[in-house]
Amino acid sequence: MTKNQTLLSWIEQMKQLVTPEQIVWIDGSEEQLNALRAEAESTGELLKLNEEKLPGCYLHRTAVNDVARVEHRTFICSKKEEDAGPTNNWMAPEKAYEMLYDIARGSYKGRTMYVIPYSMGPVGSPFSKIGIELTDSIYVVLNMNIMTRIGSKVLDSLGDSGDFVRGLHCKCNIDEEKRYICHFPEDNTIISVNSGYGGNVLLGKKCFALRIASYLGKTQGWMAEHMLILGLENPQGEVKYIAAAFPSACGKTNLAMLIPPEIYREQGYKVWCVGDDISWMRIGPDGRLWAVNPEYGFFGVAPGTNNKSNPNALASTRKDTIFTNVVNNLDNNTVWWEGLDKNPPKNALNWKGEKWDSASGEKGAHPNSRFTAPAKNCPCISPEFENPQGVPISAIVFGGRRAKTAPLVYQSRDWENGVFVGSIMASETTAAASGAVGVVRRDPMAMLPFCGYHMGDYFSHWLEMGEKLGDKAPKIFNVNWFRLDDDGNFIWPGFGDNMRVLNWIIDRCDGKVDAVETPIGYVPRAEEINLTGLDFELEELKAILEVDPALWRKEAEGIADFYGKFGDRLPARLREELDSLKSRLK
Ligand code: GTP
Ligand code: SPV
Ligand code: MN
Repeated sequence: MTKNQTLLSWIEQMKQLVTPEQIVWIDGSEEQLNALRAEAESTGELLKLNEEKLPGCYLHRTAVNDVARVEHRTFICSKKEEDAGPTNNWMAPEKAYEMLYDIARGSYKGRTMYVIPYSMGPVGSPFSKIGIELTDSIYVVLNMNIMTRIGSKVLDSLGDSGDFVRGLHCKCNIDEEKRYICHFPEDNTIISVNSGYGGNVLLGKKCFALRIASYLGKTQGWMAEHMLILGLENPQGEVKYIAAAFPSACGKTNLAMLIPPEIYREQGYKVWCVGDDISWMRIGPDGRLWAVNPEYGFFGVAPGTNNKSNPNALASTRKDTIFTNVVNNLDNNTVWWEGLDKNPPKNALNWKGEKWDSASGEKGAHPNSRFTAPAKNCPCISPEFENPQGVPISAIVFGGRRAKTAPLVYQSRDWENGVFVGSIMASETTAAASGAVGVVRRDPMAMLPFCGYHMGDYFSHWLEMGEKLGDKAPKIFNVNWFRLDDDGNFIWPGFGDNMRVLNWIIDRCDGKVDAVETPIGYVPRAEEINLTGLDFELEELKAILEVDPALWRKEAEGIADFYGKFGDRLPARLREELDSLKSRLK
């Protein structure tokens, strides 16, 4: 399919290493994909679901020990340890290659090597980047087909260029003691062994589009961020774009596909989804920040997705979708998960494939169970989704899960203060990564697990981008949908009602509303968040907009500790921001 010598010789080298029985080039044709679907069905790797209710849909179960990203086994293998920084695991490249090649050696014996050419971003767009993933998993091929643009057209676009990201994935024995997800930013290379779970093996996603791309962005003057992109259309038909970074399983997919409350819909407001997880951003010829979603589908969290919380996500999964680790309803061969509805199936298998009774109290779907759905299935997919130039960003929003401390929304004082706000983000951990759930940790810009280089340098890069953008820089905000009352219930209704907050954000960008200054930034006057049609008291709203100086003084101590990690690679500007926050809190 190609005469590209750089590509062919790398594949030959990998072939000698992993020794497949055969090599299959993925051309992207429906014919080839259908044959792979049939093969995966025959081996049990995929289970075909009810063709009438869920046309083109499949269920897959991962190994029980392989259900989430493994941050403690994820490495940045830069030449110098200091370039990976204090927040990444590091391994010397020579040592990592040797170890990984030992694990990978002969691991495709009796198996097929699939060669997947894929493009992150529309094929041929100047914003797009090409990757080649080698894998021994049909599940990976079929997921990559949904999540990225794949096939011969990508090879045509690559031509004989050597500018592509090399990705080797080997399932091996799914041995968690030998599971490694390694990135070589200086070599444009990713190697993933002993896993079959999404974020560890769909190499275009977190590995390329964030870890490798963040490094490329730093060296080439653009940004790769863990952000959704949405367009908010007002009754006059003007669309303003917002990019928002929340940590894993903290609400990006939900916000990206939001359906506004009735009072907004009646007036003609609408939200368009450009992307739900990753944003590549550059300064355009007009000096503004322009964003593209490099992905082609959604790898979304299933639990909690329902017709009320996120009807657009649910609609996206009604055809041509792969479900991973959800419940299988045996009565009609469909799928179910906690929070889909209040009627768990009686005759069902849980995510492990065991007979399951919801009365047992055990969850049927894994908390990190997922759907892989084509973006074009989404009823609110933006008309700009395929625009090779992307969309201009008016506001950047950071956010996390905080039971207390962070108010519903606040605006930073300016770009530099906004970078500070992003850098001090903290959130309770979720099931998207292995390890404890519900522990508050600092997760700057929601990039802690995804930044491919030293995070101190990453903060500098943000500051430099702000200098270049000048007065055309997007305004920066922080939100928290997750404040809890004393009984542990969410106070803010969230989901579609987050529109009320987005509206204030856009009004602030347009200079249409005032705000109240607090030590951490500007919060809305409670009266200026529209509560019409919502059963929510103004007093409650005031309570979640409050900034408690005592809590924030404690927070400032935590920030100082966190900043201590970065030593002299922490930009002085951020230390000054912390000092001035402290003095405002006195
Ligand atoms: P990744 O795909 O891991 O990056 O996650 P994400 O950031 O896209 O998170 P997602 O939108 O899938 O939401 C994760 C969980 O948060 C789901 O269980 C949602 O139901 C819940 N959630 C999302 N938005 C809200 C909200 O506004 N309020 C509350 N209380 N929960 C929310
Ligand atoms: C996340 O964990 O942020 C995800 C899912 O979007 S994964 O692809 O596993 O990274
Ligand atoms: Mn994510």
